Amino acid sequence: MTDTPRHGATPGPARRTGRWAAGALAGLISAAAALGAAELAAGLIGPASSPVVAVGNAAIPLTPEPVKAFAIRTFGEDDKIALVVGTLVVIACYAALVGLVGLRSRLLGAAGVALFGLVGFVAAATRPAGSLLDGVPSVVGAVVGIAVLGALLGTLSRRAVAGHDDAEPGAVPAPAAGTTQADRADDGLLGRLREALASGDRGGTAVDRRAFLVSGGVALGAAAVAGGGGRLLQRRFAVAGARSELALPVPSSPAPALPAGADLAERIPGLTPLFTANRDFYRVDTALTVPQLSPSDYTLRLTGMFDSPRSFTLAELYDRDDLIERDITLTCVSNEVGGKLAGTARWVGVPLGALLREAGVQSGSDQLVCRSSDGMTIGTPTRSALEVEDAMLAIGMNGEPLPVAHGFPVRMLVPGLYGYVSACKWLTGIDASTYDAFDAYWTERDWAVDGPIKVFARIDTPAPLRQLPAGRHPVAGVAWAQTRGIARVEVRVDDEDFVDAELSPEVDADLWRQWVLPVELTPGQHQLTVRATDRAGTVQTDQRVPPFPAGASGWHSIRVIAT
Ligand SMILES: Nc1nc2c(c(=O)[nH]1)N[C@H]1C(S)=C(S)[C@@H](COP(=O)(O)O)O[C@H]1N2
Ligand SMILES: [Mo]
Repeated sequence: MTDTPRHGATPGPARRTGRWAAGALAGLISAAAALGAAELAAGLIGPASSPVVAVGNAAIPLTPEPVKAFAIRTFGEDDKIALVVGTLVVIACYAALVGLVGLRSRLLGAAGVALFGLVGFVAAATRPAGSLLDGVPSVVGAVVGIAVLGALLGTLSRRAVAGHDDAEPGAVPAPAAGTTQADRADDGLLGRLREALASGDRGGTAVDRRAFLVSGGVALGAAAVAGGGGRLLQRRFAVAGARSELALPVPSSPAPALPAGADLAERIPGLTPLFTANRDFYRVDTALTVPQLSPSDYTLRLTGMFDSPRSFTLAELYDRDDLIERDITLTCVSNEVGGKLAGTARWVGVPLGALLREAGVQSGSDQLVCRSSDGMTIGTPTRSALEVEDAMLAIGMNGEPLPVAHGFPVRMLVPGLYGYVSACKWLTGIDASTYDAFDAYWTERDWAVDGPIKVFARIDTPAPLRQLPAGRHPVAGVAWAQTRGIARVEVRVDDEDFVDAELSPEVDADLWRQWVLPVELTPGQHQLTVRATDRAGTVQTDQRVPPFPAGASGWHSIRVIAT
């Protein structure tokens, strides 16, 4: 390295930048140490006490609706990962800032870390099922973070004193005359960092550069070990094992038999199968970590406007002799025209109406506030819960106990209503109430109070913008209108007339129907459009509206190119 004025007693801007970079790095490393220590503590207390998870979870209800809609639209099933990454990015920026502040004042830096710990503490301790104990990992993390930040900044200031690098911010000296090409190439942030850490050699403080790198490296390594170990320990709380030991009871009322060849997907590639495998079933919820409800101490509490409010254990629900098995299509209000937020399963559950009547639900109740262990509230019309045929407390999905991600051990299902008003997962309580008395989660966010599912048809194949050889091709997809049933699906090529498609056998009004129509495509670009009609005679409208606030409408239409 050449002996430029930058290495002299008067520090240049590059030196300062390097020092800042080192400060920011110290902040980042202490944040990593804090998070690692917190994950380890959360391994002893429970996954929901992890500050990253707690803060992310707390952020979800605070996120403006358009941002949330954007996240679901953009990241789909990966919206949770996006949120965790987002939370980590925010933490990283904050940590770098705290490191910079710490360069000026060690006390302010420590206060910055403490503030971060406080946010984690409040988020974890105030979550619906939280307690003060859940705040402990955030405290542990903050203490470790402050210690590591102090140690790292200590090595930096020793170096700085030795190198006389205590310039006032804003004191911009004249450009260094002797700066070489190589030096300039080294002006990147990394170069400056390297330089800031290396230049102390001249003051005889090589030990301190080493001290920074060694302590930083040790802190990072320890953070990784603590974080990984914490994550492993957190698995102890998982209920997958207990779930796999449960045997799904045999329902007294089995699902209606399916005629042979009921699934058109067996002969039409690209068409959605009649039943969605559990692992392929769409998932929409606000739970950052999937709630883990232990089957042995599960209780469902009926409260509020019941003549004889009571509780049920899981065994009491599993042992009932009125279990039903039904094929029901579940759809999300956030589904866009042509979207994939819909799925069909064979569900087993307790008939909801029977259970509510047993407990003497009062006629004054018009809303059931369904409560989930994660604090979610879903408002279901009492009338629908009582009157819609096959409304159930589901305990089984496609031959297995409910998967953990889909609400284990018990969720609600009311055919004909979008999931946000009918399908509370991880259900722990049903409070018979009124719409006047309580606004449920989504209603509070201005989604429609009532969520009847709109009649809908979607094209699955061909894929949009597909190039096909000119000739005959099947156009196929699914259509749903739960509780009313699908009467008709029509397909249109360009501006020709709508033509009736063939439908899969009608098994149950709550089950979607597959449809297919072979069409003749001449060379060139074509527009394929589909619309469905339900058994009540409602034709799917071509009026396009977005999902918010009551579900999307409009015809699904795609373009293909025949060559
Ligand atoms: N506890 C809880 N239940 C919930 C939700 C939620 O966020 N939390 N989302 C609802 C919504 S909007 C839909 S569409 C369905 C989706 O169910 P699935 O994830 O099993 O497909 O669950 C409903 N039940
Ligand atoms: Mo939904």
